[in-house]
Amino acid sequence: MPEKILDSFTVKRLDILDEKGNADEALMPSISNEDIRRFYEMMLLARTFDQRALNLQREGRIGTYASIFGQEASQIGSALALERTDWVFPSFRENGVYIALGHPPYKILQYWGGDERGLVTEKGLNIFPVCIPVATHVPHAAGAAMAVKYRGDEAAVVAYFGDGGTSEGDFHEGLNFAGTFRLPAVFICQNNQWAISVPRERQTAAGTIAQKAIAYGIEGIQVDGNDIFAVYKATRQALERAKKGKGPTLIECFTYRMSDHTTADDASRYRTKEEVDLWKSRDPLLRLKLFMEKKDLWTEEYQKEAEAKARSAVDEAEKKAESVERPDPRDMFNYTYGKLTQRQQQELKDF
Ligand SMILES: Cc1ncc(C[n+]2csc(CCOP(=O)(O)OP(=O)(O)O)c2C)c(N)n1
Ligand SMILES: [Mg+2]
Repeated sequence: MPEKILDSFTVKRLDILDEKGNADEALMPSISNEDIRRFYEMMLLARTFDQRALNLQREGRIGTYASIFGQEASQIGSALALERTDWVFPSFRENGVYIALGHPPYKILQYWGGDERGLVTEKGLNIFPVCIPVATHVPHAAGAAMAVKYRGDEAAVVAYFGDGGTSEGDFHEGLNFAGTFRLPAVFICQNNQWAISVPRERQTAAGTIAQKAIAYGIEGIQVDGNDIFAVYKATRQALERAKKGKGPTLIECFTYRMSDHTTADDASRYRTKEEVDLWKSRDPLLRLKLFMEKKDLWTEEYQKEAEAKARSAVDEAEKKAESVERPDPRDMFNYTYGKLTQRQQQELKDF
């Protein structure tokens, strides 16, 4: 039998917008100035929302919350590349994805305030519920992609997860299945360098997460996750490939979690201030602002207006979230047992 010769491979990487706001014009995706402002305003809205959610948690007005600070370009850039017909499987840190896809921000606060109804999307917006168990939604996404292919729908399925998620068996099963059946799936890994207190180096011996795609026979690319143009372009290309029947893509967004893991964490116990400071200069909003300034798309006045718009949207979301009628406490048990147990009846008698 002839010896099988292994293919040599390289890991693709895409960078368009650098930290100083200079873009590689040859690589720029085709977007209008209006789109660029929309990208910026959406990232600003997501950041404003995030900051408010953290404050609301500190005031005891919502429960545990996972911040997206630093990951806005990865989330907004990828979500704005999607069509409304696509299917989205988020993890627990995709608040920016929800906002960019048009899910009302008040509902996101409602959910993190403990009311599951906040995840009910309007008809035609296909976002599956938040997945708290790490990576268990990856095989679900592959299954949904199988359904899309079987039905011949003009759609793709996108799953979001973190660097930590790639250590789970579910990640392997989902990508292997999607690769084997050439499913219309896009797997977006936000490598934010940490899985709670576990650094990326302890997650895998591989140099990149993108290269894992090679083993599944699928397309893989690492992008600068703080560069919204690169994230947008890579996601567009992956969706196009998926819809043309060319199979799945794994996109590694190389980014950083600027905040604690969640409000239940204190990251200063396991990482240095120097490391966090280094990433401050790579801020995704700052570099887009610098780019826009060079293109005469940004002025102080524009910034003030955009901030005011974001603030008022978040004010409204906060008010609305707190005025929603409380869910029935019985709902906690209604879908668990056919009949309330005696203890549950006892505990619920004062409601
Ligand atoms: C199956 C499972 N194991 C452990 C946990 C606890 N847990 C929650 S988030 C997390 C780390 C996830 O890290 P990563 O996948 O990198 O996502 P990130 O939080 O950085 O966005 C862990 C271990 C969980 N939710 N589910
Ligand atoms: Mg992580």
